[in-house]
Amino acid sequence: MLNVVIFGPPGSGKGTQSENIIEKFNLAHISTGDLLRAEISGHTQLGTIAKSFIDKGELVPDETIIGMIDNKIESLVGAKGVIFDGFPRTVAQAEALEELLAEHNSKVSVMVNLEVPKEELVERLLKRGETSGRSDDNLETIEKRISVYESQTSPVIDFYKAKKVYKAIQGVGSVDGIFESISVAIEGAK
Ligand code: B4P
Repeated sequence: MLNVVIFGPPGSGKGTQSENIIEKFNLAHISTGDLLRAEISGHTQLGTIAKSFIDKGELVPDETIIGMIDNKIESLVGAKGVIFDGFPRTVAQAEALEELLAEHNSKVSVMVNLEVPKEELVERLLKRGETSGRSDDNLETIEKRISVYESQTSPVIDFYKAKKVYKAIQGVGSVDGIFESISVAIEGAK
């Protein structure tokens, strides 16, 4: 399986680039942000828990996320590969993903890190907030999400560097130009 982790701070373009990657490489898509938002709009118990964290700009607890991913991976057995979008966001989640994939004799093929400066992230997310209707796209929550990224999520970079599957990509510029760099990184992992 070709398993791609698309990684980066909030607003770095993970969701945007995932759409292109899925189309070109014919991969299944797991976006924890999308899964959580679906739970919220379905008013499920998981959604109620998730909303309380997302609205504050905090990460949803690892056990909730890992359980959700476990169910989803089971449903994708037989896929050509998977793009993991917005997951893992902690080292504990990265370790859990290794174990879940190992159960299917598989592993992460490449981790693509979209590097974008903080000022650009804030600008993009404020702009998205004008139309997204997302409760977490406001200045206070955006600042909190970026600081949570720096303290809890960025250590995941070293985890994948140690596994020798890490690729840094400049995430500023045209969506198409960034996608070309990502494609080269994914081709190299095939
Ligand atoms: P996510 O839904 O994963 O979203 P994100 O980090 O906000 O955005 P992304 O990087 O996908 O940006 P996008 O392409 O949309 O997470 C939301 C929340 O859910 C988290 O804060 C957390 O609370 C929770 N959560 C999710 N996963 C979790 C996990 N594993 N563990 C715990 N909690 C979890 O791009 C942003 C904007 O930039 C868009 O408007 C886009 O059009 C624009 N853009 C993209 N590329 C651009 C470019 N090259 N130039 C200019 N603008 C660009």
